[in-house]
Amino acid sequence: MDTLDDWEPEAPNENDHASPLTMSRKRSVVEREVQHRLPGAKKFTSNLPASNVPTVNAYIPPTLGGAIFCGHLVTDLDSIAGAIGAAELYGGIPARASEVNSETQFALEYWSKEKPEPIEKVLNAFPQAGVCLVDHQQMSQLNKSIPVERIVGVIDHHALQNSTIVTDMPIYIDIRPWGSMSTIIAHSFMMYGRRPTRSTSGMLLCAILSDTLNLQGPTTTEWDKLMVTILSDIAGVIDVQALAMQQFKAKSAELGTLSATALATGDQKIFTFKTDHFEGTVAFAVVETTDDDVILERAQEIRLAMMEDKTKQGVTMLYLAVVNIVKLRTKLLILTENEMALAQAAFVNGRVECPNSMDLGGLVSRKKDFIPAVTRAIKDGFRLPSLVSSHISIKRSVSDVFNLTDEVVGI
Ligand SMILES: [Mn+2]
Repeated sequence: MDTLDDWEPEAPNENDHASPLTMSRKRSVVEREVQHRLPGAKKFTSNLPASNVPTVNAYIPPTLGGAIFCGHLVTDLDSIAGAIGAAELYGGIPARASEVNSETQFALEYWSKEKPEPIEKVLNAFPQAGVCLVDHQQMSQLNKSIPVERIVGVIDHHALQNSTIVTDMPIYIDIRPWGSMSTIIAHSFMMYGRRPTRSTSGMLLCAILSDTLNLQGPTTTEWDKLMVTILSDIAGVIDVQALAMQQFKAKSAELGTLSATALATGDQKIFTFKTDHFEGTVAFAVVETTDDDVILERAQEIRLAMMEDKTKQGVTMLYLAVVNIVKLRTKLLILTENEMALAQAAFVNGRVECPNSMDLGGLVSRKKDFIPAVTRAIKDGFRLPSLVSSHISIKRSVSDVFNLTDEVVGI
């Protein structure tokens, strides 16, 4: 190993000494540290290419080795596949935050993967293991059995909103604005020069297809496309389109069996707003399906369930967007004139079909389309049409409101 002793500074250049006066002083800590490592650093930099993007040694977070990887509540395919993929990559244990949905079940069976155990059980079985959250970092989406002190990492692709976890110590964070958390895991495999197993590649592939709506949703990036290509090659999937259709069908099949309340509240997220003209909460639920007609036929029954939920939660407004994930179009179910007024302010190209619904055309993503439009309308001065509104005067703090959310940003 190189030490300070074997490091010899270059002889000073005569021309550098315009003045005959020289001074000396003790080296500072940083100078010592830098000089100590200079030979090693020179060796390293001399190996870097003179131009283009240099390669750097990968940082593999040591705290993730042996960690438990767990996704969000009301879990989805990205959370389960991401946990499985991360556990394989970093050498840990995958877990699930809740029961899996029919799309996830389809992927697990298709790739002959074992369903991860419930997080409560895994935490007990490995009392010393840290927890790395995947596909979420909001307290509102965290399984309550996970002690925040045990969290050692976050791998995610969602915005840092106002209930992001707070930790005492620095932890490993990898958040990238990509279409799916599984894309991040796939890319990390590549960066570390590791080949995921065929079944894990298949799970990651299905998860990216799910979160990006078969690479057609507005959150899709080049990275998602590249990883889908690589993963389908490793998994030996010749017809990616056919696989996507099979899994979307599996996802939709479950919806037919759900109650109106489950449909209206299953994938719901609550947002809090405060401007000079509007103060309140907007609950926004999404149903993604290949067969929206089946859902829309039940619109009346679903609206009743939405109304009940609105009263129960004391939110100012409540919406349900029924998204056709094959045709990439959305119908928004609307409760009262307040919801209609905000929808008209937010979705200027939306087509009112009847007092109770609006055709949103090709908008499909809550993260990229719906919530940004609603936020913009409110920030631009939206106010409720009447003071006799459905505003229910239950005082709650922002954190209370967020604790009500059991949502999940699928996309
Ligand atoms: Mn996701």
